[in-house]
Amino acid sequence: MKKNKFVKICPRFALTSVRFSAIIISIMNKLPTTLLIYPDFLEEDKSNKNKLGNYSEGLASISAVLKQAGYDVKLYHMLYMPDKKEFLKKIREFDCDVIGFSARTTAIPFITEFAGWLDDELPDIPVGIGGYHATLVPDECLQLRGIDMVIVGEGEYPWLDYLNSLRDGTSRTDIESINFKQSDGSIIHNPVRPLIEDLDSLPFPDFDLFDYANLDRSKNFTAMVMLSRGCLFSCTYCGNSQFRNVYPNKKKYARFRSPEKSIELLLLLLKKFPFIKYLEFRDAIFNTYEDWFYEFMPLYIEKIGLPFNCNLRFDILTEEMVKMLKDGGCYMIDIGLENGNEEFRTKYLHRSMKNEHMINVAKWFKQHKITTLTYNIVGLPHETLELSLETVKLNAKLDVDKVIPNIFYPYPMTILERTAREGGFIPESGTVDPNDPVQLRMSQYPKYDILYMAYNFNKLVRQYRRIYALPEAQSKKAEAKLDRKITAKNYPRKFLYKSAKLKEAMFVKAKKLLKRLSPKLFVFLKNRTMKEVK
Ligand code: B12
Ligand code: SF4
Repeated sequence: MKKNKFVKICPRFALTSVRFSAIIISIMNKLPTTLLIYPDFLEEDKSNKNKLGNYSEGLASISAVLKQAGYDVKLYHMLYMPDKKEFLKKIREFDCDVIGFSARTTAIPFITEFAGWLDDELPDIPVGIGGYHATLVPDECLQLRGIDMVIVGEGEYPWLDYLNSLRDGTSRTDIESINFKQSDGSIIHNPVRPLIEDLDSLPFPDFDLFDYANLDRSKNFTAMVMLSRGCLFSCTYCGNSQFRNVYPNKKKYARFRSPEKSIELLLLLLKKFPFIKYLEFRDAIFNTYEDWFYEFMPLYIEKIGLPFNCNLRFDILTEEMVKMLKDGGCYMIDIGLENGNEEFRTKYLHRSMKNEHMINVAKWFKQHKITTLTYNIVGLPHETLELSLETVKLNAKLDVDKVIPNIFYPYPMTILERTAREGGFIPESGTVDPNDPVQLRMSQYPKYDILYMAYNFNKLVRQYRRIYALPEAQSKKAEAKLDRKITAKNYPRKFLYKSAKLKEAMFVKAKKLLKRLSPKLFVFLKNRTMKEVK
């Protein structure tokens, strides 16, 4: 448990930091300034100081709501892991009254350190934590030393209520969606505020919170945009299967801004940043609602017309939609294929869609010259090397242009994390580093086989694609031969993983260097790999 910060400052009353700060701010009659902290780096690149950052819609939205109410908001956009001295120096320079971390699960080891450092040196600043991990396991987050409150779900209005309470000196601990840690370590749990049903009621995101022109995507002249929140579906590995459950109005979880407001938002963005030439819609599923799609697209064609990419679902796509996407300037679609075996996909991923339909959809993309990128997962609970190979082969049959293989990560509270736990695949807490790329330990699919598959996925898709292009009899023979080779007991999978990893690291380095030195050449080369970018 965190030691009581306030005993140091206010021993007689033993107030929590939250309350003490409330009193100070109210005495000084000052509006509290929030510092949002966004750890925007992964374990593997935590020492790389030359990285560029990502946009976060969540933080931009919180900032917009707070600024609209007159509060000052600052962002510590962390692109690498600082040491304690540098971290604290920065925090002092920000001169803030309250701090809020944005937490995804894999950022928790870093946030644990930061919160501890704050507790050591700046114990009078109240510290909150919000975001996906906080939403999934709030009590676990509150156990961290230095964390005073946890925000469950959407953070705009709970944080605003909290700042208002600081401003008014009421130091409320009954704020919906915020759980507070008291000085004796006990927790005050509050109900979760209903999610914001009408996204049009939100102000547009505060793009200025970021050094927008220097974001990673900006260097590609691209803006990452979200016109919606949530998702209708419940794939077992995805946080969305659980995020919705925290809200009392969870049936309204998948929401879009109206087509008109969406266009207004895009026009504002393009006016602010005229260098943007491409849009990347990160909405969970862009074709979720047919009505929205068919209202939005004509407006987009008329008023925006920039080339874009977006996420789609195979099972709800029609050829007419693909045509409309093409007319609107869609040059690439990102689509979840995830696993190539229909039965496994339905049973373990809750994605019941037919391979045959996927193959048809891929044909439509080809006809309309839209580049296809698929997301795939390897190392799923109960999976085997042979099943992963089916995923490779389905990609080859679909003849997709780009494939992204992800290694399964058991995000807390997801359905598939429970499956992994029940299968005995998640070792006892502390035995596997949360940043180890392979979190499961499965005798039927060992760690280095999973790594081999992930790092050689692209190459294998290319090999099978070549095989499927052969005449049928020849193709069948070559396929069986390659299957046998890859799955053979003595095949040097560990060695092949290591050499592929080295090659990939060199390629990524070269790509990043090119992007920094000559963004235009980078975009030119990138576009050459796409079928058609307007
Ligand atoms: C867009 C997106 C990205 C973008 C932008 C990242 C970002 N920080 O937003 C990019 C492409 C960079 C990205 C990368 C990654 N992502 Co991502 N991404 C998403 C996606 C599709 C939407 C996120 C979003 O914008 N939501 C809408 C906004 C409004 O919501 P929000 O961000 O949650 O913010 C709200 C609340 O969470 C809360 N809140 C958030 N922070 C704070 C802080 C405070 C102080 C408060 C009060 C409240 C608060 O209030 C916000 C406003 O209501 C989600 C999936 C989904 N459908 O949600 C995955 C998701 C967030 N990503 C995920 C992952 C794993 C990653 C990667 C780690 C993948 C990887 N291995 O590289 C990286 C991490 C890189 C990084 N730096 O963050 C996981 C996180 C799971 C988890 N348990 O942590 C998700 C949930 C997908 C999944 N697998 O389930 N991602
Ligand atoms: S469709 Fe995509 S965003 Fe929705 S639950 Fe499935 S994986 Fe998550």
